[in-house]
Amino acid sequence: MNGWSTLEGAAWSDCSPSPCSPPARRSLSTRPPRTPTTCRRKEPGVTLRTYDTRVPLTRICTLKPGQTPNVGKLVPAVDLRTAEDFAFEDNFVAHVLGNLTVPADGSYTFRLTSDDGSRLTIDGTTAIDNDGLHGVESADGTVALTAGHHSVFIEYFEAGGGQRLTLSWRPPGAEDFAVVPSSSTRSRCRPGPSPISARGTRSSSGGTRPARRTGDPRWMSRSSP
Ligand SMILES: [Ca+2]
Ligand SMILES: [Ca+2]
Repeated sequence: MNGWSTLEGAAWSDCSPSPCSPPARRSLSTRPPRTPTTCRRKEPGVTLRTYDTRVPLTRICTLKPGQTPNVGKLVPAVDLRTAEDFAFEDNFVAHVLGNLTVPADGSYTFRLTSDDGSRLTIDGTTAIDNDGLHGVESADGTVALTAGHHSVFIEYFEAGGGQRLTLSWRPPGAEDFAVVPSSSTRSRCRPGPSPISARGTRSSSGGTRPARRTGDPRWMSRSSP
């Protein structure tokens, strides 16, 4: 497997119930973290980084800069459905980083399916906002892309119950959505500490607002993939 992992680390959010929850340190292995040597070059696929925040989030929050992910690995595509896929069951944050290569100029429609909340950013601009505490929901966004490489960043959080994060697209001329294949992506991982601080500038206020469990349309699926 081309993936790599770091099994120790700490992560906490600035939108936890308390002003600053204690860091959730993991000791999943007695061995030192493995050096992600495969990330010295870009690999097909994307980088998944999971942060064990251990707080009941109800929306995407901003991690404190410089946090090392509890687990980092290369995945062939963003189609993650089990606790094993993410390495944690509940109450965690995950980030996906990669580069997307498109063959031609055109309008590309993306579909971000998640349980719970997620947000897709392409070239630094939000393309899909599917945030919030909810079951499996899909949200679409169309982006005009030029031929070549584009940065992709997905923020995701899982509170409880099922977990799901899938990125699909419908390129120009395609009739239906399909999971973005590894042949169209390249990882942006690199050795050493997480470069998460580069992405830690979004607003995070009110990250634990109460979620309405009755009559709240966010709890209702917009589609059933
Ligand atoms: Ca779960
Ligand atoms: Ca969930």
